Amino acid sequence: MQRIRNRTFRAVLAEGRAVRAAGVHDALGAMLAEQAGFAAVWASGLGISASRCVPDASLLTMTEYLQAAVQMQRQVSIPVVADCDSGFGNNLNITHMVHEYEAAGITAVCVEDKQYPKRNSFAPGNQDLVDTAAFADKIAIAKRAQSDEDFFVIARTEALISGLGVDEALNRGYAYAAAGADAMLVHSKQPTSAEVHAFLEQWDGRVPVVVVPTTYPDWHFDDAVKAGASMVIYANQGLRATIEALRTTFDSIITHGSSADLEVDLASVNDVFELQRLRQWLELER
Ligand code: SPV
Ligand code: MG
Repeated sequence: MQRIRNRTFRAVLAEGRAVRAAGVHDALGAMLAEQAGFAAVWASGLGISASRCVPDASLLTMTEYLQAAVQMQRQVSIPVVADCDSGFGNNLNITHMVHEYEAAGITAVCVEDKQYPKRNSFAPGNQDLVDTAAFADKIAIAKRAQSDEDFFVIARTEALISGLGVDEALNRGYAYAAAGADAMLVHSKQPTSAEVHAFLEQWDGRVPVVVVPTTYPDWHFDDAVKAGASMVIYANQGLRATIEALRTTFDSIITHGSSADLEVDLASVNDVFELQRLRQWLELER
C-alpha cells in the first residue's frame, strides 16, 4: 500500500481560492475534515491539549505536538497547518522546530507573538506579547531555518486578544511580513467580526490574512473572503462537537441501560473500517 502523498500548503493557497481549514486533534479528525471538503487541517494546540485533558498552556512538548501533526498528515492529502504556539521557546527553539517539522513532512506552521509559556487566547490571565522587533526576529530566524522554499510560516498576532487594538495589530503584521512571514493570522475574541473586519479593511495585502471566527461564528465564509481573508480556520468546532457527542452517547447508555436507542445515529463499525482503510490493508495479506 502506498503512502499518502500530501500537497503543500503553499500549493493549495496558490490555487487562488480561499482556504477553509478544520481544527482537529488526531488523524481521524483530519480524515473526516478532508472527506467533508476542507482544503487544509489545523493541528490545533487547544485540541491536542484537550484530547489529553491538559490546558493549552505550553504544557505539552514540541515533540508531542509534532507527533500529533505528523499522524494527521500521514492519513490525508490536504496539508496540515501546525499550530506551533509561540515557537516552543526562544530563537534556538524555533530553529529546531522548523527543522523538525519540515523534516517530518509538515508544510506549514503558525507561530504567535505571545510570551512563552503561552496560554489559550480565550483563557483568563496573562495574554502579554513579546516585543514586535523580537517576534519579527523570530520569524526571520524561522524563515532562515527552512530548507525547502515551499515551507510556509504563518505569523500570528495576538494584539487584538490582548486588547492592544487594530493599529497595533497592523503594525505588528507589517513588521512580521517584512521579516519574511508568508501570511498573517489575526485573532480576536470579540463577539463580532468588527475588529477583524477593521484590520482587513486597512491591511495593504502584502501577505495573505488568516482569520479564526470562534467567538463570532455567524461570520459566513463568503463574507470573510469578501472582507479580504484568504483562509478561515474553524479551530475548535470539531472538538466541541466531539465532546458533546461523546457526552450524549455515554449519558444515554448509562440512563437507558443499552445503546439500542442510539444505534440509528451512530457510525457503523463498517464505517470505522473504511476510515481505517481495512480492506486495502487486508489485501496485503494475499
Ligand atoms: C488553537 O486551536 O489552538 C488555536 C486557536 O490556537 S484558538 O484556540 O482560538 O486560540
Ligand atoms: Mg493554539
